[in-house]
Amino acid sequence: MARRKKIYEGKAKILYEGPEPGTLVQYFKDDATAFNAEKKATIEGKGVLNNRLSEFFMSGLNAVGIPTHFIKRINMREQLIRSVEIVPLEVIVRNFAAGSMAKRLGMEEGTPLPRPIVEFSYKDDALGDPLVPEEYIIAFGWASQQDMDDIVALALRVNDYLSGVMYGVGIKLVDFKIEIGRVWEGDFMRLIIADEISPDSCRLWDVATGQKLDKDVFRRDLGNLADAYTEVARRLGVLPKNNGSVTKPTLIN
Ligand code: AIR
Ligand code: ASP
Repeated sequence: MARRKKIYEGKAKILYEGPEPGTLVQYFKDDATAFNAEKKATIEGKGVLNNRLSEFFMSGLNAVGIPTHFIKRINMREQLIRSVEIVPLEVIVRNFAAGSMAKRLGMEEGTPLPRPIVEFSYKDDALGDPLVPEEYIIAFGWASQQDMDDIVALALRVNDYLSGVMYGVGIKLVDFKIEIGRVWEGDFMRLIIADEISPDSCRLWDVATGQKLDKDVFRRDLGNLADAYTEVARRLGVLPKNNGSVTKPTLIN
């Protein structure tokens, strides 16, 4: 039964009309997809975990002065966010070679990079989100040169924040993807972090063992995805510490 107007449905989330103008409700589904939705599954509890984890990261970013779309969590699966105009890019930051970069360049996964590398994919499922150079982005008008300078600066600040937070709980931030949204404040346009930050959008490896605690567990059939995300949440204090034998997420307030 529809409770309110659905604005958009993606692979892992649904956006509904928010209670006030300029807001939306973001609902986290249990669906997991990989390889441009060629591989699909429903993973019980994933939406609840990602709602909590995205809240944790986004509210932390807000608190240190890096603006995000996050306003507040509403319930287990929903959060109130600012409505933005999404820049049609996936902004990827890499600290260690992995995934598509390791494959493209024949690098061993885990090789440290000389500095964090920021790259961009054009958000288009039909094309499989192709990697694009900044020159395409500017020439095709997806973002201006000034926007791109701001986006790179934002992405690197997010990288510093997330790397530190994750390292503090024994997890290496290998790489991640963010999306950027435009909001208008009077005549001024601002770029803020949008979409989600969760183990669906990061590569997270245990510092001591190298164990993968992110969506690669699903992509590469390495075990139980909800267990991996629960471990990340537990370490960050988003879930109680003594839920070792409980497989479903237990919420604390
Ligand atoms: N990512 C990219 N598109 C969707 C997602 N979730 C994330 C991956 C990984 C990083 O971007 O989860 O953390 C780089 O992905 P890849 O496949 O280019 O190596
Ligand atoms: N989320 C994308 C998909 O559904 C890409 C990925 O994470 O592998 O295919």
